[in-house]
Amino acid sequence: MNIPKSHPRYESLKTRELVVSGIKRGTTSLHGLTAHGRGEAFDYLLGEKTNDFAKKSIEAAAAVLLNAKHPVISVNGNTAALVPKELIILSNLLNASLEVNIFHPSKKREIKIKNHLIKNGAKNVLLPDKKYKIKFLESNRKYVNPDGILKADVVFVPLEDGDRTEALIKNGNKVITIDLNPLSRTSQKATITIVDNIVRAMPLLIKKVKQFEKYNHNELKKIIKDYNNKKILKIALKTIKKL
Ligand code: PTJ
Repeated sequence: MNIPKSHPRYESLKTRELVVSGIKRGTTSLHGLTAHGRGEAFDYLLGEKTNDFAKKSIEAAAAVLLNAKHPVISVNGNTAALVPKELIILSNLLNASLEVNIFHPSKKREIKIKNHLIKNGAKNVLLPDKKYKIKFLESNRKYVNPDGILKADVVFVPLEDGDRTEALIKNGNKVITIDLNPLSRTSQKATITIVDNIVRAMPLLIKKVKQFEKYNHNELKKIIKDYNNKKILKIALKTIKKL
């Protein structure tokens, strides 16, 4: 659909169109539409902008990712549709693997997501392997790649559905998420929650990683130490309530 640039809701409609294209391509699940709608509602309540509290989370996320020994970027049907290029840029900057991990099981869709990322410039994309799984999880998300999430110390799981973050934490991982809903299970359980729209947050995260690349270990450690996720979530909720 051709959306006129003059439309007052241009950015929002363009983003929605990306999810629809993902469904037509076969990379995004139909459930992705509901997930996106929920995100849109929270985005309205947050003023459709990157708030200061989200900027703080982005800084902490960049520091944790740069400090990681084996960071992995988990990709699902919605993130592949919304920010494929940004996911690839981040993976190159951090030397982090991209690993497809979806909630609604479909081998066909996993392969389509991988191909979509390759088409967008990714060199290597890992797929889950049914021989390997993480503990404390029943859903399809438990299957992982032995060279990716299985040996990761930090896992980036934007737009997650909530059953995995807790399991990853119990497995000893640090978890970074992007989620417009500060009340979601993932937001509440993650090590770092970026409460912002993924289409706005990803370019800012890339920028911060580039900036912090020059920082030494102690400087990164200080940023991480000074960060408090619970406090950030409280501020996000207060911002919504104030409207
Ligand atoms: O491809 P699959 O099978 O792995 O499925 C992916 C979805 C996203 C459908 C699946 O993980 C799911 O059902 O997720 P939920 O439970 O709807 O949670 C997704 C979270 O992402 C919700 O809390 C939404 O508010 C949030 N969200 C949706 N769109 C955005 C967003 N957060 C940031 N930016 C968005 N654009």
